[in-house]
Amino acid sequence: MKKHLIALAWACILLAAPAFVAAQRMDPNMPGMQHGAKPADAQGVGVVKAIDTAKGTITLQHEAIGMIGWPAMTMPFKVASPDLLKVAKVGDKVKFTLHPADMANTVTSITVQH
Ligand SMILES: [Cu+2]
Repeated sequence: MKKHLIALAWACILLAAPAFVAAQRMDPNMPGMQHGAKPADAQGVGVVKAIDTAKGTITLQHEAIGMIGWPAMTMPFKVASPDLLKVAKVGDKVKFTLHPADMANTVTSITVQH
């Protein structure tokens, strides 16, 4: 598994060096998973409006996300893991990471702001 990840990281560097380097600079916490044309993960801030454990979604009233050109809005997001739905509760102000995917954006981290 570790070998595979290292090989994957090298493939990224060799095939998409400029994009890889740019992605690394924007988000140093995401090693080896940025493939060429795909945009890097984006950071957002918002307030939790609803949590749906059955659907695995969290509805966030989020501020504008300049990195991906989104205006402020309220919308549901799929979460990468059901555990993320336990991090925050309705009414909490949170910081979150958005991972761009082909069909949907997925929230990969949520941190409650105090
Ligand atoms: Cu939105």
